[in-house]
Amino acid sequence: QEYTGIKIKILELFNQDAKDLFNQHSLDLNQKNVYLVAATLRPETMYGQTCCFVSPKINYGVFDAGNNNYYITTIRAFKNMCYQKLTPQRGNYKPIFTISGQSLIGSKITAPLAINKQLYILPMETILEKKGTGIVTCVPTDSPDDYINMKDLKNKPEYYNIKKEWASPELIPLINTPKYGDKCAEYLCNFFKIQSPKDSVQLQKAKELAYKEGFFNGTMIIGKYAGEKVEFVKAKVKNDIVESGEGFVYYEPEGVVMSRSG
Ligand code: ZZB
Repeated sequence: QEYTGIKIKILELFNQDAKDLFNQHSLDLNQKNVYLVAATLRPETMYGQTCCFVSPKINYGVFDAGNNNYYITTIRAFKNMCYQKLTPQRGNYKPIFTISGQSLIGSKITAPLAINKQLYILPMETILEKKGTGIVTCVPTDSPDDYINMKDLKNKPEYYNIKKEWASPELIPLINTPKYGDKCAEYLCNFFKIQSPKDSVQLQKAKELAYKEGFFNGTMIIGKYAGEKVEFVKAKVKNDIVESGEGFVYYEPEGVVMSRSG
């Protein structure tokens, strides 16, 4: 499986435990670039990012990625990157320290290509630890999982212990499709009557349809490639992200869980 690793920069931490940990390890955000690395199959949707999801249950590693850059991912993912020449030293995948997803929530971030310039880290309980980097960038217009999780966060901020305004960014349509309009995910969640991020069977169906329709029949309505078919734009946006240094291509070995809901 080929993923694009998207480098999402942390601008400001929210949680005191996280601040203490960063201080202890002299990780000053004004002097060092610390990125969450999200694994995506849909680089062309990055314009519409509205937040970055971490799992409150996962302990992430903070790794030295060389040249004053630091990556936050699962240890398993960094190990994979390590053997793909994406890290400073082959065989060295020891984190500087580990940090709980929970304590990253509420941090301010900025993500490549995103129209919304300042976003937040938010919780997603259905993230699988053994897939991708364990970090998911949120595109609620085109990903049913993201749409329904965002909706749940907005409806129950107290339950999730977040501020409502963190979960209220503007929704920016980016791809138009003949069948489901320009908010594919919302359309399909309504169609399948999906109520919760835990409706995994229905979400899987919605996701498959969203992938198919978006890729084969979608047209970009935003960004540098507005007016072009998604089918041809996907690789171009991926290359742009790689060339600008805002991300990189990374492969996941076969034989791991392939679906967050299946
Ligand atoms: C942004 C994005 C925008 C995504 C979209 C999808 C869609 P899949 O489809 O099951 O093979 N993802 C990545 N890692 C994880 C994880 N550890 N746990 C749960 N979800 C994860 O999974 C690939 C997609 O699932 C990735 O692509 C990522 O979300 C998420 F408009 O990135 B995607 C119709 C889908 N649309």
